[in-house]
Amino acid sequence: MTTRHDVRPSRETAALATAWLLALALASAATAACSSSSPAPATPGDAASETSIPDVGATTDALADAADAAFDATLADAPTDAADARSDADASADAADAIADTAAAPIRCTQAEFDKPFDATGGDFTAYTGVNIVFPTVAAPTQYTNHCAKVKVGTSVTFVGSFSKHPLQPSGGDTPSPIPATSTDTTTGYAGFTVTTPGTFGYQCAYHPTMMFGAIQVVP
Ligand SMILES: [Cu+2]
Repeated sequence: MTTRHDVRPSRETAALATAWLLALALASAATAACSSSSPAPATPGDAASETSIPDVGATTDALADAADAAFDATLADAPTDAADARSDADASADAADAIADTAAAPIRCTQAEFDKPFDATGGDFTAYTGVNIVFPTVAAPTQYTNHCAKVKVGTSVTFVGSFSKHPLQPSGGDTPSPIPATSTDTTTGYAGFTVTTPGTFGYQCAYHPTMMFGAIQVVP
């Protein structure tokens, strides 16, 4: 019994010692683990580099995006914009040219033609309150009748024909022109207006300007 009593404490002691040894072993193992990881600053270093890698990636992405944007702006958009600007400039230039062409277009009637006693080609209509200028209702071009006409202010001038086949447009002379640009046919088939301002106003067919042209000279 005594031995049992003697053994028991010793067994308990041994158990305690074992527990302590285990605890020490665990502690030393933990210390070893800590000391083995601490000399390699890889963990904090890796953590730092891992956080910096996504940053680099993000920076790279941002740079790539910026480069793409720059590429788009420089190589893709810039020529397009330039082309757009050029076409816009062309449009403006065309419009300006058209105006300049209209303004610079010669009046293809001589003063002698305006002054002569009127006939089918025109002449002096100043004794009349109206004059008709007739042109084809078919597609084939023919010169306007009375295409060089001198009239007084207040005279009514009437174009009669197919404006869809022979679009009327002002061409040269003083501005603003009383001659209305007309390219559609009306039920009445004519375009009439009353001249109110002295001047010489040219016109032509937009389709056949070398064959169908004329001018109205308006005198006070
Ligand atoms: Cu015509």
